[in-house]
Amino acid sequence: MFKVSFLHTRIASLALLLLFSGLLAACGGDNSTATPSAPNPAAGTTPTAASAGSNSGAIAVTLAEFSIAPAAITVPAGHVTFNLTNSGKYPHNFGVMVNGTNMKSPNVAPGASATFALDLTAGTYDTLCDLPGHKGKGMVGTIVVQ
Ligand SMILES: [Cu+2]
Repeated sequence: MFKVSFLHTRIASLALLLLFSGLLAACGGDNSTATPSAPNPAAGTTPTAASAGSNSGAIAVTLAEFSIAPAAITVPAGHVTFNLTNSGKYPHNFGVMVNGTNMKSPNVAPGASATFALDLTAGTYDTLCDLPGHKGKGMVGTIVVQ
């Protein structure tokens, strides 16, 4: 009989201990639920610091899944400004392959716009979105600079 009651008190104190630690955990959990605010996805769409060229020659380019429109662009040589609009559901960017280097815009968030400019000499250049898989799905084009 002594053994049984001893066991019972042990179980009782153990249960009390568990209950107490459970209460402590519950209390501790209350003040740690503040989640850090997510970064603003639109913050990355500010235009690059390109010199302000004349807007009259700006080329409007629409990015979407999965296309660059217009796919074929013809512009005079010099400072070329692209007004990018992302009409898709995913971020996209616009790059121009210049001597093997992808001169690209920042990623443009869905629904956002950005201005991207670079200097181009006469020639034919490939354009693309270099986000993974997008080029292969059709985000390619060409620029003929005259
Ligand atoms: Cu893309």
